[in-house]
Amino acid sequence: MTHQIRYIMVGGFLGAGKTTTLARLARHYMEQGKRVGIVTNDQAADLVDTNSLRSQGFEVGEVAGACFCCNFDELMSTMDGLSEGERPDVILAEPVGSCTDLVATVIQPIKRLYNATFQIAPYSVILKPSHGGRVLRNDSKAGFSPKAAYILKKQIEEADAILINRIDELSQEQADELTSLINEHCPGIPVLRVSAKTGEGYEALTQLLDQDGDFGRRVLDIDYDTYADGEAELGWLNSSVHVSSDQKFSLDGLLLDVVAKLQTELAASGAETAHLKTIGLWEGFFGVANVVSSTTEPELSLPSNCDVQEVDLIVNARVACDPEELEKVVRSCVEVAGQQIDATVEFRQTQSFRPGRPVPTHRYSDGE
Ligand SMILES: Nc1nc2c(ncn2[C@@H]2O[C@H](COP(=O)(O)OP(=O)(O)OP(=O)(O)O)[C@@H](O)[C@H]2O)c(=O)[nH]1
Ligand SMILES: [Mg+2]
Repeated sequence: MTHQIRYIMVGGFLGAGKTTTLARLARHYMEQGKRVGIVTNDQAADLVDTNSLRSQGFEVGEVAGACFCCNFDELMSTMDGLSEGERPDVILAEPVGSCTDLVATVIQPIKRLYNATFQIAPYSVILKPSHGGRVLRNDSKAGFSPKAAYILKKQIEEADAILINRIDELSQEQADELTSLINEHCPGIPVLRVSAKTGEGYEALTQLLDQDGDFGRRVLDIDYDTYADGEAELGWLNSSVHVSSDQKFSLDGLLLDVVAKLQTELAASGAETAHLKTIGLWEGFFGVANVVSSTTEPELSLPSNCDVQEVDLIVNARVACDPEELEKVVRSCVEVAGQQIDATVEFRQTQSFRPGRPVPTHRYSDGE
């Protein structure tokens, strides 16, 4: 029998740190001499995450157009495509950050229908300290409605392990408080403290992920009406934009300026940001900037350190607002950022919408 592929899925809310985590895990397994494939997922094609991970040198397949659960067959064929050369030893999968019920709709179907091919690693879900803390405290100023907050809660309830990410930024007291909020909400689920940025806590995380056992068994009791309404509240936008100028400009400066302007404009209109990200790509150079809440500092997560005269930008936004409004704000912020560096801004493609109701291909409600 050919060897089984280890399927490692890392879930968590929008902007929690899934892509950063998967890149770090991919490097870890590659250093061990393993072949690694990554699968990204979102509601439309040409994703920031796919481009970012490919630019970092990883082998990436993209499931676009619907989430893993609603597009299960494409998840399987994308994983098969990754196996075309030599079969990967490990597949790292990143589901959409506004998705939940992944145990019943993704892990259980893989276990039941593709048992010979895949071995399921513990399903870990990242808690995003900013929104996660506010939601678990039932803070009335959580930034999202109770229905969107419901998704975040359900995500951690189905985990085999919960990862408190960004501990590089948290005090001991803050991390302790998050741990007790998680313990109260999901008693019995192991909690790890990690930083995808610095690698702190990764020895424990990789030990956990390497465990053998029957994982992905916490099938949720979930109300799909609430889930669908919550997901639809989080407007979705993806724009491809070409920026060109007669003079060189700092690519990193532009990327940061775009997300900072968006954050300010959206916060002024009372729309909570779940994640704003932009990647700039030009002649093999790339840089990524992000903002993960209305009050978090804009960050250059992957600097390009280069000056360019032209760049292809992809701007992706998940914000609790009307997608048409979101599109107006994105257009005006990118245009103003372009004007400030005397550049011409050409919007090539924009998609913005409210995600539709999730209709999973399979759903096994009874665990095993
Ligand atoms: N300080 C700090 N920042 C982090 C850490 N992990 C991720 N980030 C930052 O958080 C932002 C979002 O990270 P991503 O990995 O893109 O998050 P994601 O969960 O994949 O986001 P979506 O795919 O949009 O849902 C980026 O700016 C990262 O650099 C961490 O451990 N510490
Ligand atoms: Mg991501």
